[in-house]
Amino acid sequence: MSSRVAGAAAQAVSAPWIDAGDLEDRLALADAPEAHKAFARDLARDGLAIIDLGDDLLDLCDRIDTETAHHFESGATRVHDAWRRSEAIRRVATHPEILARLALAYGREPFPFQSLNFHRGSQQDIHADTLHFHAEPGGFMCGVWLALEDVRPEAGPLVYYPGSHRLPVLTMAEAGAEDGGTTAANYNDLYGPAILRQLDEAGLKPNLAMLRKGQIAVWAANLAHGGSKMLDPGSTRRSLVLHYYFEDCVYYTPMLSTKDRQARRLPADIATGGWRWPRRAGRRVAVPAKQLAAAIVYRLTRHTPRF
Ligand SMILES: O=C(O)CCC(=O)C(=O)O
Repeated sequence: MSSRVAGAAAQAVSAPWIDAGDLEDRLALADAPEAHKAFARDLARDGLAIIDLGDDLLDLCDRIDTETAHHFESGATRVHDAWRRSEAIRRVATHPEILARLALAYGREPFPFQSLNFHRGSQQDIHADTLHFHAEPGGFMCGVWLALEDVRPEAGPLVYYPGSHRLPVLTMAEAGAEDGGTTAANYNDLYGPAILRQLDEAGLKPNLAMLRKGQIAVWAANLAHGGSKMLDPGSTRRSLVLHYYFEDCVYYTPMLSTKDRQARRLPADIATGGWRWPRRAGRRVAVPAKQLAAAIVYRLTRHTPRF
């Protein structure tokens, strides 16, 4: 085998199934329900796929509302990591039907590491998660968005650009940041316009995710998405976002990294309340002492009961 062919084969083995180029061959051999295979195909094609478990999640949606309502009383617009105090969020995050679909689509075991709750539309600028959470090998990260109520058009639905996950990953350096690092100013001034230019040049058009309560949208790490404008500022759009990584990867934050320094992460594992050590081909890689200390303090001070 030539080294070029060997290199391509190694990349295919280490890439998520949805990116590997031979998804159909892999699915043909996989012992998985047809609905899970259809999910993997949708995610590979569009960069976003829907999970519809019928009425299964409706009770959990209500429980998540109840368990997180107090966070929004003081006017908070988004709540980070409410999973540490909400059993209902942990139940959704570790739902076997979600984990099984992600495991099939990526070919590795997923684990949820972060949650965000929204009471209203986020109106977040268009971005790809590859700037916020990245992995080596690339692509092993995804977002999971659960509608806690029916999404109405005036409430600022999630917006996404089908097919944009296939565009080159846009880094801060490519967006024009000198040392590749990020500040609040250059994120808004450089990254925002650069990703819109990239989408425009590729001729990609936005779609709104009009989900019903209990439906889930899963997006690939490099899918361009955000929150569309709220046409009715009084409307609610209660939703839960979960971010997943996959086993045996190096996890890092590109927007805090520079050309010379990779800002590695020690992500939490919502299933255990502990953390997942970054690995390359099964072997642990180093994380900065500061990250480790922060993870230990977090673990000790915010105990999460197992269930
Ligand atoms: O829910 C939304 O409006 C957008 C959420 C989002 O962009 C994200 O969590 O990355």
